[in-house]
Amino acid sequence: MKIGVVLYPTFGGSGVVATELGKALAKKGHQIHFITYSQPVRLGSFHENIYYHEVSVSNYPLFEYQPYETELTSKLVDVVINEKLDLLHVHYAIPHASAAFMAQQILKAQGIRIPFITTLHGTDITLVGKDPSFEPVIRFCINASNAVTTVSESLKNDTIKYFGIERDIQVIPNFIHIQENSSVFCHQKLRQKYAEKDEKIICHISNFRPVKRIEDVIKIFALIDQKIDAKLILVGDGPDRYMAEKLSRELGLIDRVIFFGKVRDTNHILPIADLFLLPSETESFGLAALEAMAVGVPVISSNSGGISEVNSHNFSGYLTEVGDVQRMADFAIGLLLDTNKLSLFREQAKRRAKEFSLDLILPRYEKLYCEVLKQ
Ligand code: GMT
Repeated sequence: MKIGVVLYPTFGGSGVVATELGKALAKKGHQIHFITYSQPVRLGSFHENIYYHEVSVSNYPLFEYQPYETELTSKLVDVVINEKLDLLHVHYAIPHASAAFMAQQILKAQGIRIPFITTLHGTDITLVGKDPSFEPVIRFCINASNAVTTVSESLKNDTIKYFGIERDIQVIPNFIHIQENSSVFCHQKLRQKYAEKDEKIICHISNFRPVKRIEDVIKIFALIDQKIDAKLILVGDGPDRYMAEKLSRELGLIDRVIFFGKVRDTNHILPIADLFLLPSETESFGLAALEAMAVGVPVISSNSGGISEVNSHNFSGYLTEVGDVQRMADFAIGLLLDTNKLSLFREQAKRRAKEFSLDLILPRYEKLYCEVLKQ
């Protein structure tokens, strides 16, 4: 199949999922055309069967706000015609689904059929989508898509609840490419660089937006730090980074908190951690938690949104109410102090992650593509 993939090229989970899905489909022989405004961060080096089409955003002085949606639509029309695409798969509703719909209509007028699938990822529904000014467009595009998927049951329920959607929505969870061959030796060497032998490493990865509750991450670590020698590794960047640095200084933790900033491939860092924190206000899935679990790092998380569909309480980690910093810290301390339990949870986290293995999820997307093409 020739598939156009529309995505955000940044560090956000939707872009990561879209890129990894495209790469996996390309490996299976499909021709993948990524369409977005800059090279997707997870795309990496050259891949056979992968093409990248950059949407150039003009800066005509008349426009105070650049018409990205229009530029994207034009690019979609162009790529569908010239690359003879079979279908479009758009990740994140805003503005990708509406651009795909517009392209579909333009192409229809030229006698070309191009179905599009919309995958909803989370904040397009739960945060941005709930802003009433977006509601008419999002609702329309969800209904107009040839197929709609969500990354969790929780997000499907939110979509139905917030937008009154009655059409069929398929849940296809996010996935992980399990790599068994990572070198324990390399991880040990890296670990020694950031922590003493008897120190534990706690990790958090996000885009540092308020929804991630970075303040809770720091406060949980402060409580852990009172009982256990530990370091906190923070990966990512965003609006709350300054606040996180300030709070770490105020709490006298700054020499134990390491800010890595944005990292393209977190696979190198995650395996050196003992525990992963994800205390988000809401999370449709929690891909970062799954990535941690896949390399044997148990997760302490909130129980909001779809996280409980990924992190299994008292198995791959623990879940608590949003904002219950003390309970999250108690669970963390209990686990870190009990070596046998920590080893058990490490294994269980890996086992749980395997349920989201790429091999299991990929055929579900391929089946959906075939169904849409037959419509
Ligand atoms: O977490 C973010 O703010 C980024 C956002 C995105 O769309 O890139 O992530 C959402 O999609 C991810 C991939 O499906 C999910 O794993 C995240 O849980 C979801 N984020 C939220 O719901 C807050």
